[in-house]
Amino acid sequence: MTHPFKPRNFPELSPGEAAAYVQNGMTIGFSGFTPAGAAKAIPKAIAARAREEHAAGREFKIGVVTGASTGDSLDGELARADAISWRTPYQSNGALRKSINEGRTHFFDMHLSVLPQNIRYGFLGKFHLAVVEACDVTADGQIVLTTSVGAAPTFCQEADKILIELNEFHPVGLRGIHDIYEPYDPPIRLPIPMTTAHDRIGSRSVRVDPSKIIGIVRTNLPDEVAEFKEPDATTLQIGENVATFLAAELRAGRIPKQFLPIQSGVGNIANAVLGAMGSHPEIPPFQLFSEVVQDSVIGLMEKGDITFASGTSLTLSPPVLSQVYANLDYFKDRIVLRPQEISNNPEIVRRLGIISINTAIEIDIFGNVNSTHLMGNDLMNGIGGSGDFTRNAFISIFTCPSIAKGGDISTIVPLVSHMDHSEHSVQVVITEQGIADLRGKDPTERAEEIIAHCVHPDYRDELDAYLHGVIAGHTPQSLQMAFEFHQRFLATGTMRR
Ligand code: 0RQ
Repeated sequence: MTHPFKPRNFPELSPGEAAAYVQNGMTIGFSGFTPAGAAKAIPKAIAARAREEHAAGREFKIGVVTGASTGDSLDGELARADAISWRTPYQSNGALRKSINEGRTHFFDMHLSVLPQNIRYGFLGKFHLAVVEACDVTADGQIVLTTSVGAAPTFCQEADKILIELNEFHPVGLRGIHDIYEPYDPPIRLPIPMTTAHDRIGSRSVRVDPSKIIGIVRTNLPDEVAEFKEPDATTLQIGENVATFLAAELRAGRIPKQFLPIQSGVGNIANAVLGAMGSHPEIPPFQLFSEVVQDSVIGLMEKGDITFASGTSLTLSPPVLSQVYANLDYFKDRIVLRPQEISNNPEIVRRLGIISINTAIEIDIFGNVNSTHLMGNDLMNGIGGSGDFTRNAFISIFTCPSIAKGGDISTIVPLVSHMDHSEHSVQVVITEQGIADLRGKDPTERAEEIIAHCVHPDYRDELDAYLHGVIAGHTPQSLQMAFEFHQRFLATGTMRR
């Protein structure tokens, strides 16, 4: 598609010229939620600048804030250049993860829905610059974003200055897929005027004072989204178990006949879950109200299994994105991209009755969930939107394979080594072994349910012995033995006895 944009009254800059505006110690809000819509050329040039400054013996590090994870040109390049002093709210990049776990980058984990308001409230200090990818920008300051919204509108409002990557890879026809709305702030916070997943409540572009726009860097770069692995037998079985559980809830009349909107995490399990729901004979066509619209959603939409998708990013592999761009008007009627403050908003999640489905790293026998840390110490990715949805869901579900690392790890443990979601928020646990329905159960009953239905047979007897060997108070837990599984793994490389 040809790109009609003329630079009008904004200077055109090279990535290097844009990066020259960045000073050591600045805080920058970059567009991007997953690699979708992430700034690409300017962060790379900032990384090059950091290397030059470091070679000249000068300090050069910046605070990096984004919607969520990004692509390698942003987090990877900047981390490898040792250019990130602090980072929030989420990441999933190997080089950055290493920098965080080695203490070279300060990272604090946040619920994604609160990031924009925390910036407006001043909790994260001054934002010097916003760097956002756009497919169009008008002389009066209307910025049309690309494949994600994330926190870009807030970065643009709150930062002193704005640099735009005008990415000609994306058609200007994307205008209309976004719904940009910022809530009122306390003390007078009005209700967000949404009552269905498909309501549109805002504008189609981000409106800024054009004098804040320093200039434009023209690019033509695809999003750095990886293709999905084919699901294996375990993820397919987890998907089947989720669909079986939801169909039974529907049959029991606990989920309304017309069904409820689904929030589903990212990755292979989420793909398998959506696929299984789509092909289950009892589950009617449904809506998605989630963060990320990923590949599987597009196929299910074309088949009519998903009727509408509300998210904050269109995280599609290159072939699937081309499929969407070839039929953009069809998909613009069925997909809306909102700021993460709205896509993940607790008020809306509770109002719409979202069914949340997220993946855990480990779960304890009482239903506390660790989504973020390995063996209590090292950060994996971050809590992302899982807390926004779980705590406020109509039904909250956590999935994971019952074992990891070829069986050396039981993902069900006596006590989680880090806690992101407490027992109060976690209603259903599903592994490939089966379904544990924790609703209305006390801690011992929850533990019995999880051990009977979700634990891998290799670890079932030991967990059962643990539960029944403890002199119980309300929660049967042994402070001496609660981390025996973890300690054994760290000492011997396996949790097996
Ligand atoms: O490591 O690749 O080295 O083998 O941890 O596991 O299988 O790649 O899992 O991609 O589904 O990610 C929770 C991280 C799962 C993700 C998490 C090892 C395992 C592997 C990762 P290897 P997989 P997934 C928002 C949704 C938080 C944010 C969120 C996540 C690696 O889902 O980041 O929910 N969630 N966002 O071998 C030690 C254990 C382990 C373990 C697995 N118990 N101990 N290592 N691993 N279990 C909502 C949206 O709407 C998007």
